[in-house]
Amino acid sequence: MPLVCGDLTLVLVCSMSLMAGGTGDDVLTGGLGDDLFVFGANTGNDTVTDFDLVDDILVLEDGVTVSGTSEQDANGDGTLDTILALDNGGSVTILGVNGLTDTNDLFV
Ligand SMILES: [Ca+2]
Ligand SMILES: [Ca+2]
Repeated sequence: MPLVCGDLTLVLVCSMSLMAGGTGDDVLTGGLGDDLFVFGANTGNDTVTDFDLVDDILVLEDGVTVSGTSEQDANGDGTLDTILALDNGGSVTILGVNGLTDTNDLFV
């Protein structure tokens, strides 16, 4: 079943659920199952609490690209987190994910 979100049309696979980071700073939790986390032009500084490298996918829309990556413990729980800086001035902090050798792994 195609899902239309703004000018983005997505065909969700099986039980994937869609988590969209809207305007402002959002905290997104996908929960169990396969999740699609979508960030657009005015996404702000968003946080994903439970990204799973195997099951979950990040999607950047509106031509947004990653301008840099860093690792720091953003939430102070003792585990490094991956922070994607976006070229629109926003960011996506992915809690509990670190040691990425290729950030493209987040998008496939
Ligand atoms: Ca947001
Ligand atoms: Ca952390």
